[in-house]
Amino acid sequence: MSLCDDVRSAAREILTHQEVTLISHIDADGIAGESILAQALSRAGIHHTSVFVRQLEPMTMRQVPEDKTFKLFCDLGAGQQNLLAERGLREEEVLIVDHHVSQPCEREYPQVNCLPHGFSKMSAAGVAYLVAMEMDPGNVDLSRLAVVGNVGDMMAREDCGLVGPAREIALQGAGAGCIEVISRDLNCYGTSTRPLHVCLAYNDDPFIPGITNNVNGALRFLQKLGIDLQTPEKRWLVWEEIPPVDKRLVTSSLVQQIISCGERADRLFSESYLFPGEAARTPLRNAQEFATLLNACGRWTRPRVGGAICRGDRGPAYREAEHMLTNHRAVIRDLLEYILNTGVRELSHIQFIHVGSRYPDTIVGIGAGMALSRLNMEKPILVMVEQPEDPALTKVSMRTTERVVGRGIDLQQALTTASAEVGGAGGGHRIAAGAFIPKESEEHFVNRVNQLISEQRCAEGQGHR
Ligand SMILES: [Mn+2]
Repeated sequence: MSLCDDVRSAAREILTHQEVTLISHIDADGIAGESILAQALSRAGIHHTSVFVRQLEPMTMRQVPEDKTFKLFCDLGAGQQNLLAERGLREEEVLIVDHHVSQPCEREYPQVNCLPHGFSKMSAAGVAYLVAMEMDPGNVDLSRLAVVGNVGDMMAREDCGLVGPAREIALQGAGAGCIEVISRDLNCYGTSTRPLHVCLAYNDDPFIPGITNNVNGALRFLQKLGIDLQTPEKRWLVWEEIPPVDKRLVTSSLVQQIISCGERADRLFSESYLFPGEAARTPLRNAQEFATLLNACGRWTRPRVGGAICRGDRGPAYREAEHMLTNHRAVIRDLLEYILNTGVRELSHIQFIHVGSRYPDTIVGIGAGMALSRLNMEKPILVMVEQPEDPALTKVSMRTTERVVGRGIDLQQALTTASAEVGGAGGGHRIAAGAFIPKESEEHFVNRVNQLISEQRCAEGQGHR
């Protein structure tokens, strides 16, 4: 059975039900995926309600109603099929729309999952979109949300753009006029909302000496090019507003700056995904910033606000999300300062810090990533935080750079191995990973991760000999 076959039978199955409960994850991908499926259901005249969970575990399973409704899991479920079996759910009342690794289970729940078909760079929102399109080709407008989910789950990060079926979705949206796909755009976050010099200074992939983490340096660099950086009313221009000829001047000068520092300039460019129907200079204009807005809603446990925005609310829900985004950024900035002021402890191959219970565990990964570009970027950073619901558990977030990943470092492998050894669990990507571990094993764990990273470095060194 191909992914197409699975998508077809999933759509057929969904359309036979009158009452559906959607269970989804509270991150950008989960919120986007839920909105895709919910809108496809509404348009098909199928009644539905939604439940959002941070993760599917015995405690949150209680939020899944024990009733006759068909249970549609999105962005979760594949790895927690035992929980569904424990609940006594039958195969015929469940469908899993996911992109995570499946867990073996005595019951085989029907699922549509891109991962076993070899598509590792597509998220749950992408899969949800394929199902929605199979239900009704009129759902092509939902391609925007699929792209937001994919980008939110960092599917475009490694290759500087989406690939495979996730990219097909973006192109399909472009064909329908709801997405603008820009190849070789500036690989920078905030191209729709941040003044260009701020946008450049906040970017650390690639790291540009004199510009990264240096707002004044970035401004001087741009001023020397002699292009207009402000409107006649003295409002700073964002990248999206810069005329093409000036854009080319900026990128070619950045390439020179990077090359003159002996670095490679290939990561300066990436494909970007814009939504021309949205208001200018808002985070709704591009997939990356839209995803951050949804993540902010999820991280402050208001996923439904994000869901309302995905369904088109540009009034109260959008204003509430903007507040959350502002708050989200303020707390992340505070965390960044805390890490830098407190200082990290360095081991031979990693650096780490414990932030106690000062910050919500949902943002420490982002803070870690931002702190890294101001620290020794050669050593992956590991941040530990207390779990509010369970003080016996510590949440671990780890981040590194594309450069270090290119040398064979795999944070997911290190955290998965080390956490399993102490009875915890981990997962993620090579560049960014997380884990839960028992509090009492923190010290041992950190040393073990250091050792695993050092082994990865050695293995890679041998590979080059
Ligand atoms: Mn996901």
